[in-house]
Amino acid sequence: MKFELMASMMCADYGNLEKEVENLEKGGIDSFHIDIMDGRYVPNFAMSLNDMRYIAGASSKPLDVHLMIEHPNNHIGLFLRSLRPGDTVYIHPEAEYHPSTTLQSIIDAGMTPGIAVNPGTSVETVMEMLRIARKVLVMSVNPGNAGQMYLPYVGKKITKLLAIKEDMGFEIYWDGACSADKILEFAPKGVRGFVLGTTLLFGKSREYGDILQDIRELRF
Ligand code: S6P
Ligand code: MG
Repeated sequence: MKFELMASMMCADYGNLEKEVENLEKGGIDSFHIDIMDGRYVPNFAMSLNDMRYIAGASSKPLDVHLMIEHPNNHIGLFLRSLRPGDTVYIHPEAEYHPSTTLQSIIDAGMTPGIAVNPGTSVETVMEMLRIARKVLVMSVNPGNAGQMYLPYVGKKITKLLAIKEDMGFEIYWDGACSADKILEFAPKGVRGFVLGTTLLFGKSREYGDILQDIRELRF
């Protein structure tokens, strides 16, 4: 079964970032998930523009940039200029006055447009943007921190999105507290990719390659 695995780089060891990127890449990660925060839209800072640029330069894998910032359109050029065609940029629609304008800027720059949907945001609220975004990042924890508990009510929203994804032309990605049982349950239903953080990938005193191989060999 084909699904993508992304490494949540806010969970990486920053004392060894070069090695972390190298080991994840060698271990077979599909892309690097970059959590950019501004301390306003979410109560944390996590990664920033320079971290993203460093990883973009250190790796040949695609980047998956998750902007948790207010009014991303004010600064979108800074991010887009440092990315490569085919990288993905997610915005949170409720952080923007005109999210469709911001998504259009992402498309015009050659990147893949995505929206991130918070646990408390309904599918109906973002329905029109599902026609523009090619990827939908479903947050299964509230945005801002790694290491949180899965919020079970999010499962119903994924079911709704799965039912309309083909007609509307988007893929679904999972972000937050991703465990093997969630991949086992949701990959066969059609969730295309999973962001791996402290729950499954980081801080485990095992090689990334071994962990990623175990995930790829899960029996469905
Ligand atoms: C949360 C962020 C996520 C986390 C990821 C960490 O604001 O968008 O990408 O970094 O959820 O994974 P875990 O397994 O520690 O929850
Ligand atoms: Mg994220």
